[in-house]
Amino acid sequence: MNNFPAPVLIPHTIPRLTHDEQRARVESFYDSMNARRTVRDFSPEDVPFELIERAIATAGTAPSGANMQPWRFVIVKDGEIKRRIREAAEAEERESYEHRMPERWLRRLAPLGTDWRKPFLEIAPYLIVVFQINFIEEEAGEREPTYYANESVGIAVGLLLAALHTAGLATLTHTPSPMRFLSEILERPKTEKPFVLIPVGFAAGDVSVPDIKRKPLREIMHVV
Ligand code: IYR
Repeated sequence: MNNFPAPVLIPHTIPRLTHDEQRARVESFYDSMNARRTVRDFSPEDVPFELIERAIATAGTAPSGANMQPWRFVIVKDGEIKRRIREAAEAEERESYEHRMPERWLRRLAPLGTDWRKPFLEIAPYLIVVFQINFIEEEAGEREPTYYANESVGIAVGLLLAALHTAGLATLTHTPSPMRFLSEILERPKTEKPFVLIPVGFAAGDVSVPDIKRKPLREIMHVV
């Protein structure tokens, strides 16, 4: 036998909906999520901080391996820090686009119209930099790993994007590569690894997005 703590169980209720209510809700959630698009042109207009905060609280409701909640969301508002992030991201991205990415990758990105220039990193009023906590430090300098951190943080980011979209905000799921510069600029500990960088704001007034399609259900779903 071990002396681990026993689970503490509490009642949990999920309100029972009628079938019609279920259908209506799931359809309206689909319509809302299906209207989300990655946006690359932001308005410099400010966004109420409270919206960002509530969206991060929502992300923090994600399930996680062993409930370790291995995420940290760093909100960047300061113009000078945004400038440094842009400078470092563009230096890496320029190297990637011009030397590191194979042609087949560049061909895949061509319809999206991306390149190494990242003005949105300064224009968007907020950058949310998501870090994945891979280890926690114990007293004696020992490290304990978190579990399924990739999956956990991925789910949290999904909820974050959904919450920001629900609040009427535009987002860009940006993965500058490599991302080490984010740990340095934001002075994060070694236990945290940059996961994704999300500029958030209102879309620019004249924003357009690439004419790309989502896979139909029959291609993404398989019933056995
Ligand atoms: N990180 C680069 C390249 C890039 C890669 C993928 I995969 C994209 O879907 C989009 C861009 C950039 O941010 O431009």
